[in-house]
Amino acid sequence: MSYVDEVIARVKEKNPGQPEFHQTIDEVLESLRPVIERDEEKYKKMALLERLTEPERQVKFRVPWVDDNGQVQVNCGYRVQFNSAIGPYKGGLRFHPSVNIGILKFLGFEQIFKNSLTGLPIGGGKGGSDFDPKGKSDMEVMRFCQSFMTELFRHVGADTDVPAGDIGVGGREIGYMYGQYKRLTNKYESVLTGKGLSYGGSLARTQATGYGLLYFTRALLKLNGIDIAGKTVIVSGSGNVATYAIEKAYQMGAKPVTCSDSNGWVYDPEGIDLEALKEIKEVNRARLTEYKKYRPDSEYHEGKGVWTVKADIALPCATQNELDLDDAKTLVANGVVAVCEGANMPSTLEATKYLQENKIVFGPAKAANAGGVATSALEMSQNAERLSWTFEEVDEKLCGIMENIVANIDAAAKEYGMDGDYVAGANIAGFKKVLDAMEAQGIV
Ligand code: NDP
Ligand code: 2IT
Repeated sequence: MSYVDEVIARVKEKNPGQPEFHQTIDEVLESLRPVIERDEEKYKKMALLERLTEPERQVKFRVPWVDDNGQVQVNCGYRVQFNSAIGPYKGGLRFHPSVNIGILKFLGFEQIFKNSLTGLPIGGGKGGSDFDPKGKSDMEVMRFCQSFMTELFRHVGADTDVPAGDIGVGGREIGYMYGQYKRLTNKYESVLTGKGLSYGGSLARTQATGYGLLYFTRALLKLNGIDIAGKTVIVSGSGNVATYAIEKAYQMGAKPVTCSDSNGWVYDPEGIDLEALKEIKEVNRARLTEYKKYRPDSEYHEGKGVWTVKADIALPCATQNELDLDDAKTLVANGVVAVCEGANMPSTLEATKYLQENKIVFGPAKAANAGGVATSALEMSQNAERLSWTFEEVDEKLCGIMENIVANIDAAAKEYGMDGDYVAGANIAGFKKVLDAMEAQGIV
């Protein structure tokens, strides 16, 4: 058995009941095979892959809080500090009832390579809670966030671990957590990113993941001789990533016609009404059933279905494994030319394989959605120099970073004889810097 196969088998055996973590291990380690096989004996002796797949530290804690009826509620909080070879741990916090250690390990593992691809000095981490912010009052969310940070503050810090947002964690939650961190530590430091503009946040961080996804998609399409202008785009999700992907798609002359939430999806043949979407989701925190009130000619459907709409480009921006093999077959049958992942691991392994076999231009999450964390790192830089850059300055840097990622993953795929396989390209290009840093720092 090869070293890579041995480690894949061992990780699955050691981490039972964590299917999402197994999925990323399968994808990433398979891609790294050609790199590892160039010097297999050395890496095996160093237990390089065993160290890479074992988080440096995992913290799990109780989060008690009091709801508006005076009832005490208890949730679980987590932080997975996966790899700090190239910088302090960096990665989002997810608040969603589905959160468990396996999902956070998948997200943390992906984050190692994503953060490396940005070219900035940030290691990989992820955290969150099974708390569901949906339907909670602002004061309930605040009490939860304060209790969450009352434990988390011991484990994070501007030079140690810098969390940010993810599903269920946006500006409101970051604000409440920042306030509590400051109160507990008496330090005004860059311990979280995605902060509000009045207290150290970066311009363009809100837009960064969605905008970055489109900068990436445009560059990847260009590399393949395709112009994004005039293309029809299907988007899933209606949160932070989806909203600003839709905004930037319009700015590039493309037409986004769908969005979704966990209850249903919208098809608006005239193009999604961005202002309506923002009002429904960002202001009213409501459901997409409201969309028809703004656009009577649009369609609302219960359940899942965005991928059945005929279009040129598909951008999954909701959650993991939302695009399966059947969806991939529908996309190919409908003539889609590209799929670029705004969410983390939204395509199943089978779907990814099918899309690649059918010559769809496929931009994997850890490259395509790296604009969010890249801009978080730019927020850290601004905080460190106690200055704020203009929107244009940050946006220009973001665009440059995404174009650079496209060039690097393309070059890595070519170097290993896998031209056009951007999954392999992203995993290899992300891994190399981490490998170099881990080797240099000895057995830690
Ligand atoms: P938000 O919480 O802002 O939005 C999430 C969206 O996805 C909502 O529309 C939500 O619907 C939908 N969704 C969430 N879970 C499910 C589910 N199980 N089934 C169907 N729909 C679901 O999160 P973000 O936009 O920030 O995150 C979206 C994705 O992008 C995630 O995979 C995240 O990890 C990834 N990402 C986020 C970055 C960021 O900077 N925010 C950076 C890089 C990646 P509903 O409201 O009904 O739950
Ligand atoms: O998945 C991700 O890259 C994020 N949720 C953003 C992380 C960050 O630190 O900005």
